[in-house]
Amino acid sequence: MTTRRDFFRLSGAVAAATVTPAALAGLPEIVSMTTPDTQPPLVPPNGRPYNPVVTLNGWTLPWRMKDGVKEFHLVAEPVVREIAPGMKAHLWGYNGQSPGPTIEVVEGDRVRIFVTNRLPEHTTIHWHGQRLPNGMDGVGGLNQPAIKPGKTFVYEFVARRPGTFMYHPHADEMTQMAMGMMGFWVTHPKGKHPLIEPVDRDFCIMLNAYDIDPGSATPMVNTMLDFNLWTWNSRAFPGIDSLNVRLDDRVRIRVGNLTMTNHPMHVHGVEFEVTGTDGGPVPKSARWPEVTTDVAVGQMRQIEFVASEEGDWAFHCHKSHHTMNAMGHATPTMIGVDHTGIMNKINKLVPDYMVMGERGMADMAEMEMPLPDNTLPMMTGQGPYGSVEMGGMFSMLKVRRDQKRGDYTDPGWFRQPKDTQAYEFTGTLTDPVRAPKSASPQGTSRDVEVTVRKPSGRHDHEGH
Ligand SMILES: [Cu+2]
Repeated sequence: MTTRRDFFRLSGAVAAATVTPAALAGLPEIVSMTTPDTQPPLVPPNGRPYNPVVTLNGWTLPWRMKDGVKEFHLVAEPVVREIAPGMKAHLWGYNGQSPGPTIEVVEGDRVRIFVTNRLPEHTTIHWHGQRLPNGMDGVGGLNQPAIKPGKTFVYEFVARRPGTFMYHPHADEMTQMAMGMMGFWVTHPKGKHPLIEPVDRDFCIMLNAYDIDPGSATPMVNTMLDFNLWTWNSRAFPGIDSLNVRLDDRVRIRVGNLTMTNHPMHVHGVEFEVTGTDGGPVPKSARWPEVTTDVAVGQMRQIEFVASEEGDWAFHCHKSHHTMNAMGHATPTMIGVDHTGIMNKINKLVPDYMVMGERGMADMAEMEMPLPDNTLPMMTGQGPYGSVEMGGMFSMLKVRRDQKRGDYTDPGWFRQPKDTQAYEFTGTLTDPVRAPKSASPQGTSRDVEVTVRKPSGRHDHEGH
């Protein structure tokens, strides 16, 4: 793993390894990330100070200061991204990863971004949400000619307003975004801002989605709705790092959505407020408490709360299909269907066949079914008490009293204090009290016979 400090030291070597010095002489060196591990915050080495963000399973792009201008170098290129341990995807991204590195600047900074195209087709970059000159907006054909393969374009503007932004291509957009080309941009306020509070922890999560058939590695770019991998920063649970904070930290989470559908983001254990959108900070009079906020396509939402309860709190998209990994959507619901004997008959024809879903799908999380190469179990993730039965857009907010200031490392599982955890009731269960039978208005009572298959295997025949 490359640490942030190594990174600065090594970046010259990395650049030399990836590009001939002569070709890009005079440009900021190309820094490339080789790991999907969450990198520590990049404390600004120059320019106005700010509290840097942490991009989950991502990183912030270093810059060079040249005559008072912050210069960045983005390289659009094919990348191999580990979606979670056990699965790698062949994506397109920037500087070695998808999503691309987060760009962090300060309100009022003059910014120059060199964009080198190493894709097999042309591209551009659109700076989603920014105030900038029209010619810097990055819509291919409309504001500029597209950047041909092998060419480098320069974008330059002043980061005029503070907030959370995104960047993505505006050229063959359907393909390039389905392949993973996107990134975060954060403009920090210069000095005190009446609507932007300082926070202790500041996280960035880009919502993205892929359609990658089990056993393959390249997304199907024509898919519009039926994606099978729902990811944060191109990672699926259990590949998504937890958000590790100290008790009573003020926490900000910036969420951008570049998928094809909306995602209701839900945090357990605390109430939050939406303090900003792509349009800027929300006036205080327009904020209200929430535990779930919907992030629509192309939107950004910035949520904030004080982490005042210790524990491991689930944080996820509330669409239950989005906390699953690749699965067959056409599977019929088999809950309550008697499979007795069927298994053996089918196994004679299909040895690996598995009867699924008679009692619900929870068994799927624990089953040891052989998977095709390069895919993920649909519900997985071992917690301290068994399988978490999640996938996709799921992680945890880990709040700890002894987490050190600025320490983003995973503290491990929370040990609930004695007598504060749900427990099994071992007394006797009494029969339910039922309403007495009464005659129907017509004076006759029509009984309907149904058979209810209960998990115990008992068949209850009951008249109603
Ligand atoms: Cu979702």
